[in-house]
Amino acid sequence: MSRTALVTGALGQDGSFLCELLLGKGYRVVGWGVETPPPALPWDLPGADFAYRRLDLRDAEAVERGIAELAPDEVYNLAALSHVGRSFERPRDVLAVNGDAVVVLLEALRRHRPEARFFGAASAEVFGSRSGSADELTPMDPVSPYGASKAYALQMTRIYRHAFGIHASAGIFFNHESERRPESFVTRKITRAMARIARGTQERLTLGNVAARRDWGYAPDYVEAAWRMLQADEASDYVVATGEGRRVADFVDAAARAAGLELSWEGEGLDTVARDAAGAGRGVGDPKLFRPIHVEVLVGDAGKARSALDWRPRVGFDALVARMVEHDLTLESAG
Ligand code: GDR
Repeated sequence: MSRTALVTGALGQDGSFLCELLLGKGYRVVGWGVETPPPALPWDLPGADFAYRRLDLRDAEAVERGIAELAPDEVYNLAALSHVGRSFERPRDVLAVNGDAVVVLLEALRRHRPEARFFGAASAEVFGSRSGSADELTPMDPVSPYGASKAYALQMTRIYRHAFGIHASAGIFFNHESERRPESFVTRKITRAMARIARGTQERLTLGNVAARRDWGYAPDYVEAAWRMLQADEASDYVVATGEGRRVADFVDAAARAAGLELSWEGEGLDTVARDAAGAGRGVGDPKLFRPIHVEVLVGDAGKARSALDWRPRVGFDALVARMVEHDLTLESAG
């Protein structure tokens, strides 16, 4: 009998990669989400057993009924309002979806399906700014409504594990990107812009804090870590990260090079400009893109995932940037 997995946020970047991974392993997969599904799903797996249902996790009754009816073996909660900057504008919605809805799901499992295994996507944002790299024992100190909502969900996941014996794990995911990232996140915004600038269809890229340092990995590697967590005998929390920190400006430089451009930087903060070889300003600061509180550095230590789950990131920084730029150059050429 094939196992049944429930994936919330199934049509998002991580949800879609995870559905693909699970379908490839022969699971029956049910995806929940709030989007209207596109006519063609991103995977092409003949005979894959996938069903999608529109369901808002804030509807506690629907979640409870859904869990009782489906009786999943594994539940992966990837649904979230995931934009850190925007979370300052709608903190209550962010707490409802990223925090309270996690408790709704855990409570539904406790009542109707306590033998199911649960994965919750936590975030590096639970830590706030760190000077060194963060691991599972690093104290939480979030500085955005998004980070606070993820800290609450992470702690509730631990409480359901210890108080009720649910096999509930959390992946403390550092930034993870791909060709499926929307342009509201800085990496995809940069790779699409560099592809357009290289093809002459965009003049310049506007940016917020380019000095921020992040630990960028490839999203399919991260959902594989989630799957490994649910195959382990014991539930736990794991940092999932590459361990390498790069500045947003480094990402811009790498993407520019991959698109055949060479940039040089002048100024600082809002006055930062990245110029091409002809002196044209291709990257410029925009005050609207700066956040009320900044997390300057986030780098993770995934030693525990390496030793306990035998997990390693397969795609490093340069390969990630090259892959995204190549994809976006192809999109531009296709018009
Ligand atoms: P982040 O990702 O907030 O780290 O959260 P994002 O790509 O939005 O920002 C990364 C860094 O780039 C700076 N920045 C900009 N960001 C955006 N979005 N747009 C810009 O124009 C821009 N210019 C500079 C930001 O200030 C920030 O420092 C991501 C999300 O996927 C979360 O859901 C996830 O939990 C964390 O990563 C780990």
